Amino acid sequence: MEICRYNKNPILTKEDVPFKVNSIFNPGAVKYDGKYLLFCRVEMPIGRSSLVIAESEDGYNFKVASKHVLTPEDHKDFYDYVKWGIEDTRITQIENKFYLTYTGYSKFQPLVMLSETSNFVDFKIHGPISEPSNKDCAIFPEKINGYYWKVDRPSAEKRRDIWISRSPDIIHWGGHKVLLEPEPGTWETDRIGSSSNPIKTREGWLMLYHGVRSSIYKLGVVLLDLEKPWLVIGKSKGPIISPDYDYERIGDVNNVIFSNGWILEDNGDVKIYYSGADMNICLAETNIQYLLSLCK
Ligand code: BMA
Repeated sequence: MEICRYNKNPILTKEDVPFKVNSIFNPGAVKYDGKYLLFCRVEMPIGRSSLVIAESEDGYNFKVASKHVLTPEDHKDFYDYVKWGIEDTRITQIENKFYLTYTGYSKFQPLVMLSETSNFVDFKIHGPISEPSNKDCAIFPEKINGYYWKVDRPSAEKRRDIWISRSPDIIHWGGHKVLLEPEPGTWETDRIGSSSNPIKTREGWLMLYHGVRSSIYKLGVVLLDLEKPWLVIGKSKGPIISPDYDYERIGDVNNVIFSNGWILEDNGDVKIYYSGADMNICLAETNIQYLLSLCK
């Protein structure tokens, strides 16, 4: 198996949303209670984003809820930091809790927000876990060496690399280190950012990331050491998916493949949910073995 796009892509477009939106895209993904949940970003006609859940029994056919699950207005104590929108959720399960990291956007520029839930109905909003500018944050699904770990992408002063940090309680973070820098002169030369929460494999932590050159977004994959997650032990030689089809090439932002959610099935298959041209939601399928082989 290589990486196969689902033949009915895109699986969701704005026509599938029961209320008026400009676009639906960049979903976090999780399996909960036997169902597939996508935490989708919907850009409202005014140009600010909120989050809505799409639910599926099979991972292919999704139904979008009739109202938002989280909006900027729900963030009462933190509204100043999310006034212009909440975007691009990554979802990590640690024991029986789900942690959501997403971008809060405001006049202060993007920063990383953290919320938690155990039922996808009630949310405890912890607030910012970074200063601006920072985005693309994903939390590892278990403690390593007694700490929680996250990756993110600071972008102040035109920073363009992925960083890793650790926390004793998932709220307070320190020990920041550079994890990965863009390879100069290649498809990712302008900027990289984490695309998914890392998945544990016997060979290391596997993580999708996006790379950008000339505003063209593509995905790559990277392998991190299990015990020392700040060490990169493997990386794909080039992009693993690039914008090739019209639904990835033409949209609000042309030539974008962006992902912030994937699901590992019990048999090792992986469903990568991604968006084309900041407009829709698509699916590509692969498996862990193939992704690991790309990192060797
Ligand atoms: C990134 C984020 C994503 C978006 C991508 C491509 O910086 O803002 O939300 O999908 O750019 O436009």
